[in-house]
Amino acid sequence: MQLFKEMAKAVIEGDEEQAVLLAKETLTKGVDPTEAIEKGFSEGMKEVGRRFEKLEIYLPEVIISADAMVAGVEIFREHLLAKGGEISPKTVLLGTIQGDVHDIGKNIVRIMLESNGFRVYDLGRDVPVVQFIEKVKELNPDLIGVSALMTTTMVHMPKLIEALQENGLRDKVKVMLGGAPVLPEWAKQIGADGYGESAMEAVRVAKRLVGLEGRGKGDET
Ligand code: B12
Repeated sequence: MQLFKEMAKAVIEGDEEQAVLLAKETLTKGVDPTEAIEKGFSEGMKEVGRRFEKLEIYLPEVIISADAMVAGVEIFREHLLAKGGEISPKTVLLGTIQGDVHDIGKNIVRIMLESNGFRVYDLGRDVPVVQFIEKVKELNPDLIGVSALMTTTMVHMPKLIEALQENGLRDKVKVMLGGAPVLPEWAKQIGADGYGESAMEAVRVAKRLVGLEGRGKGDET
C-alpha cells in the first residue's frame, strides 16, 4: 500500500511532522493501525537499522528516525486504547532488560497488549533483574514480558529466569521474551514460556500463556 511506503519513508527520513500527518491520514481512511505500525513505521525502522549496520548513517540519524516513529505511533495509541477492556484483565509486567535502552518495540508491545484488555505495568528500559523480581513480588502479575535489542543484553534474560526460580516465583508467573536478536529456540533453551517476534504475536502468545485464546508461532514450549 502506498500509504505504508510513505510511512516507512517518513521514519527513514526522520520526518516527525510527516509521520504524524500520515498516522492521522491512516485513521481517517479507516486503515487498521496495527497493520500500519507493522507494515509502515516498523518497515522504515528496519531499513534504518540496515543503513546503520552498513555505516551509511550514524547514531544521530537513528535517533531522529526513532523520534519520528515514536511521534507517529503515539497518534495511534489513544485510538487503540479505546478498544481495550474486551477481555478479563490479566496483568503483564513489561520492561526492556538491564543495559538496554531500546524501547520503541517494547512500547508498541505495551500499546497492543493494553488495547487487547491487558493491564500493563511498564518498568521502562534498562530494568535490572532485581527490579523485575521486586515488582513480581509486589504486583503478582500473570506474565512478564521482557525485551532485548542487543546480543550483549540478551544474556540477562536467563538470569531473570534463574532469579525467579531462586525466589520461588517461577511457578507463579509466565515469561514471554521478544526483541530483534531473540530467537524462539533460545527462549525455549533458557526456559521461558513463550516468544513473540512482533507486537501482534506478543498479544497472541500472551493470551495463550494466561489461558485466554490464541497460540503463537514460537511458544510451543
Ligand atoms: C532505534 C535504534 C536505536 C535508538 C533507540 C531509541 C529507543 N528509544 O528505543 C538509539 C539511537 C537510542 C540506539 C542506541 C544504541 N544502539 Co541501537 N538500534 C536501533 C535500531 C536502528 C532500531 C531498533 C527499533 O526500534 N526497531 C523498531 C522496533 C519496532 O522493532 P523491535 O524493537 O524489534 O520490536 C518489535 C519486535 O522485536 C517485538 N518485540 C520487541 N520487544 C518485545 C518484547 C516482547 C515481550 C515481545 C513478545 C515482543 C517484542 O515487537 C516489536 C514490534 O513488532 C536497531 C537496528 C535493528 N535492526 O533492530 C539498532 C541496534 C539494536 N542498536 C545497536 C547498538 C549497538 C546501539 C548502541 C550501543 C549504539 C552506540 N554505539 O551507542 C546504543 C545502545 C545503548 C544501550 N545501552 O542500549 C545494535 C545492537 C547490536 C547488538 N549488539 O546486538 C543494532 C542492532 C544496530 C546494529 N546493527 O548495530 N539505537
